[in-house]
Amino acid sequence: KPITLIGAPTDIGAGMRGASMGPEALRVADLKATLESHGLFVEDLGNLAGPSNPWSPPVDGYRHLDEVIAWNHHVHDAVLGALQQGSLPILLGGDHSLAIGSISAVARHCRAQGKHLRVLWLDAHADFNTSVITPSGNLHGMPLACLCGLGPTELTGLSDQRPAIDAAAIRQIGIRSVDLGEKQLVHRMGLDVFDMRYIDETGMRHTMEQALFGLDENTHLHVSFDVDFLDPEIAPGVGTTVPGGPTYREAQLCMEMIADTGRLGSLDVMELNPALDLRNKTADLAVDLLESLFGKSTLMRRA
Ligand code: DIR
Ligand code: MN
Ligand code: MN
Ligand code: MN
Repeated sequence: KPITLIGAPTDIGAGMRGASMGPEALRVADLKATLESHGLFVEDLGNLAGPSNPWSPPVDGYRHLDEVIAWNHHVHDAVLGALQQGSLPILLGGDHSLAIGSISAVARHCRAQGKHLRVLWLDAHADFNTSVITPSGNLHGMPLACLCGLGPTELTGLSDQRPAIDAAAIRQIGIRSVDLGEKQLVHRMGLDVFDMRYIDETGMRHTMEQALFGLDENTHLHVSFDVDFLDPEIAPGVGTTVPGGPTYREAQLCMEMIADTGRLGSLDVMELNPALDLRNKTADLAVDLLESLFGKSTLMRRA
């Protein structure tokens, strides 16, 4: 299956500037050629255009809502276009609010094709805030709530139905920072959360077996990879580092086990912030992990 790279150079939903440079940092880290070296066909559509960041304070619990809506429309249309061409879209973020547009498109496409959707949310954060409970007003802390129907109508209604996805389709992995109101909401919505304690206690292998349980040949697997999922020791180039994330080996195993399912249908790579990185090391690491996600393995492996 061909891969389509879609750059979304904005930090409109984040609390810090710089994620707008993420797409270019991933290109500088040689994402396209690296994937091609594994026999994949990759087309880079370049960057989407959208409103600039006015850096204004929150209004009614949202910062930059109009701009976030505009960016998500563009992302939705580009991701849907790639899917309709039979390609596997990789959204190069950009902050994580853009996953609303991306996953709204994926959900729409899955319903049109009669496919089951499974969303893996790799993140330090639950991203399940609403305008009422958010401590910041930053929409990158709200994408999953919006996708589950909680949020402004312009964002909850981007897909062909509302909610765009069922909470039961989501598996969160690596979570270690959840705000107070968010904690209650995640519990109330019955989300399947594999937090760092779960990974500590049972290991990444068992965690991924659970998170990937029940996939079948008709499942479209979407991975939404917030780079702050990774431990900040190995991935400093993100706006909101949280200590105690997956190690290099744990992250590799996570990606390898997703690859082994053969069901990956779309991907977001979000929140990479080159302004905070060290000689592009976090972008290099992200590309390294994507190689595993797309099937690189040390040895020939038997099923
Ligand atoms: C925090 C930060 N939960 C908020 N969220 C982040 O502002 O809602 N998500 N950084 O990636
Ligand atoms: Mn995060
Ligand atoms: Mn974030
Ligand atoms: Mn996130």
